[in-house]
Amino acid sequence: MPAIPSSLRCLAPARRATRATLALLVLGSLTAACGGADAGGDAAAATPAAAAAAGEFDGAAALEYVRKQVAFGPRVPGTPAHRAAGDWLVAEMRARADSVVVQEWTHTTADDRKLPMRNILARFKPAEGKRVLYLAHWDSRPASDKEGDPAKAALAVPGANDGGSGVAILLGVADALKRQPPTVGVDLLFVDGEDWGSFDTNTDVLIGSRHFAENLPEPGYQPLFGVLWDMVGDENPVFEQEGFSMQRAPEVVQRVWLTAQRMGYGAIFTNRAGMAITDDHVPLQEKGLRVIDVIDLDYPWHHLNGDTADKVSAKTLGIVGAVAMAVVRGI
Ligand code: 1BN
Ligand code: ZN
Repeated sequence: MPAIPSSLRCLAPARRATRATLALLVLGSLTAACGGADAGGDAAAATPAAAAAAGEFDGAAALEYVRKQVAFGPRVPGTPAHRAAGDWLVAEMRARADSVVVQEWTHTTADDRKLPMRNILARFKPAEGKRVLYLAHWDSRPASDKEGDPAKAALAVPGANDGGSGVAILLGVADALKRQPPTVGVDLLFVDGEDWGSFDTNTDVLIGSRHFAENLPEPGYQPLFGVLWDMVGDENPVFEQEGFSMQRAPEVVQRVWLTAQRMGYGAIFTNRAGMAITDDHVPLQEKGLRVIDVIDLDYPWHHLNGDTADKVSAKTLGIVGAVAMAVVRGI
């Protein structure tokens, strides 16, 4: 991706008004490129690679991938739904990618339960050194612990947006890369066991990403950058710049956000600072990989029974998928 002059970065409104040196014309195009009042997108304002990539991702097909996952039932480790969904993902990836690596192991929880785990790594151009890593978690949370009613809290989260949406983005990217192979290597990583345990005590969560970080696909594995896509299907999406991403890989945040803003999605990919989230990018960052988290925490059904497919938007998936493709095509 070409370096983006600082004068073209999206500025906070107050700061924008004081920059008297900016010509009106530049201000006008900046407002358009940053989304303005309409976040509907404007591929004409994007780079040629981004404009071409915008048409490559099918949001309606991605929503079907969400429905398919939810139809298995919650993908809770150790359940038949988890096994069936994992088998399905492996088969889907074998039909699209150049190679598929499955990491399979048993995780012992803090309370001594044995959980069957699988990470699935689908590789395009596996011999290429210059590569991008996209990841999402494919498991579902065993309890809806934000529910007030204990009977509802005991039920697993359906995981349409939480887990399902990120997986759908990776599947849609795989479709596009099969149609038109990338010029760089691309790794699509489906991690297991993100959502099993407690984020408060950091126990039995991020199980798959921790395992991947300890068992990288080859010595010295170092993608150019990585992006975790998590809860990316809300019908009113806003992606703030997640805290650990900004601390540890700000240039990757800039790459993704500027790509989105140039496509007209500046109201969705906002320059606002977000919270730091313990998520699957963290174990990879701790191994020195430049990985960020694209996550929309303002999702009303987070860890509730209502995280069902009707809450996920084909339009949102289409926007996020188009950005994901523009980032890959723009390298
Ligand atoms: C994302 C989806 N996460 C869990 N399910 C990570 C997370 C951790 C989200 C803490 C919010 C708070
Ligand atoms: Zn979750």
